[in-house]
Amino acid sequence: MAPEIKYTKLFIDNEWVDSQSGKTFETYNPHDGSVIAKVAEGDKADIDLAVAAAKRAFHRNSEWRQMDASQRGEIIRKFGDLVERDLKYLAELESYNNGMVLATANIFTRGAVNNIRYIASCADKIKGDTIAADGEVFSYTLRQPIGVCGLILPWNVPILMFANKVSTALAAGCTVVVKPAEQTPLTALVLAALLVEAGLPKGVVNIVNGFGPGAGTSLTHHGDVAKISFTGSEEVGKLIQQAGGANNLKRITLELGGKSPLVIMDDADLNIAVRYAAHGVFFHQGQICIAASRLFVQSGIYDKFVEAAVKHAKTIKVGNPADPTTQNGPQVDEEMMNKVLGYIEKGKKEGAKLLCGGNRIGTTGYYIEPTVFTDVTDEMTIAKEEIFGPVQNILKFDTLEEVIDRANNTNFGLASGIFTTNINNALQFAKHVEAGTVWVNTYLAINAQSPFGGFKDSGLGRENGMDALQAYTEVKNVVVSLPKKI
Ligand code: TXE
Repeated sequence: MAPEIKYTKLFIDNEWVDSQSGKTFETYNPHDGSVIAKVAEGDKADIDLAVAAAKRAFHRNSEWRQMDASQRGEIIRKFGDLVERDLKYLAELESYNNGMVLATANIFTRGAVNNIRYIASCADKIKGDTIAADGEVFSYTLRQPIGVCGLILPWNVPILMFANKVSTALAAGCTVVVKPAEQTPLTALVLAALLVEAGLPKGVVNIVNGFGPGAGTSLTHHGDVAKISFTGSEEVGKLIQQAGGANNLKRITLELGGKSPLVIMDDADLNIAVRYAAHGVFFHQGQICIAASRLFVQSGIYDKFVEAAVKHAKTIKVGNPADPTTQNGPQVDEEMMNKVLGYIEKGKKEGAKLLCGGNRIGTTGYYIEPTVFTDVTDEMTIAKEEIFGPVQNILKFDTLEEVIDRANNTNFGLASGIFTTNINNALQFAKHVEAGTVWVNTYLAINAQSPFGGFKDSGLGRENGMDALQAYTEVKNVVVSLPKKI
């Protein structure tokens, strides 16, 4: 049975409201392309109202600003408890609107609970320094919330992104306007209702669904917005950085795409490496920024590895995400499906060897067969651009020195991994690969406590961990004149 749709309006100042224009847009089920609901479509006028509400909630005398940091942490913790209470419903709704299989939706929603709980415990750990300054002064720093933050979400992991960005901003004491992705507008609204239930004062979190040009650009250009945190494409990330300097100088956190190298050395455990490599690129139909989309396999085990990888890919069960036995669901929409199919065509044309998959499945819904290409070379488009689909690209290499250079020969720098039983190989790779995360003998191992983000064009700043929290604060130095040095 389809999950109930409880909320479709905008959420501003703790009220459910229609958009100023009265416009709505349809949201779909990627399994069959059917319309799930009509959702209020926000634009500049709605963003202006939401930012004004967030600004009021950030006033120094507001309930939110007067609240103890520990109490903020308590509200965030309660929010986490409510997400856990409603985990089943949230995961079903996420799966219904995004197409991710139920097991994946459960993993991401459970991850959201963990992240919310971790960050809740950090709210009263934010602190400044006392400084051994020259002269007869007492010099100390305050770490203060930045102000109103615009949080722009992607469609691939909507609940987790909402949880990370919103709870971190709140732990720091900021107020926010959230713009969910137009493909997946529904779960953010349910989370807003849970924040109210957790006791969040009005205006602290506002949600304006809508499109990038319109709601998104109004938020990134707004002069009362102090920071933007964005997860999405590299192309839009660059636009956001420009917009961030247009009216005021916004603080910017960007979490963008990747073309992450996963290196399998001759001495690795073959079976384990095959399983992780497949999980790294096929999980969630390849729609994750850290997908292991360049798989470098050393020449000594290349043939054996390829054989096992193809065998493994053929076992992946693709089907209706609501069926608990399926491992892969559809791509999020027709546009993304066509983008992936286009890359598969390019791979074939440019000479990569297609060993399995390569086709759309059926004619309804946006399903693609798990696909494996071998004999992929560094210049091929499929080795250079982010595909964001279930496409495993296998490249051959001979030495560690060579593969480090090739792994770094990209503008991206999000994640990376190496499978080896030689600690020296692992440490050399970890030191020299240009990526925000390095996994050794594992892959996709993300946790709430560790920083996550990209080198180079994969982003700016970090999410998760204390680094993320600092990015929602400003440092203020206070210098007090003293009659005598202390
Ligand atoms: O991203 P967009 P799309 C990558 C992946 C994917 C590609 C395109 O390769 O195939 O991006 O996906 C909002 N000002 N990732 O088109 O357009 C938009 O409404 C302000 C990687 O979905 O970047 C949505 O809320 N906002 C990724 C959000 O930006 C704008 C996750 C993301 O949309 C805007 C998703 C504008 N001018 C896609 N234009 C990851 N890093 O995990 C759009 N938006």
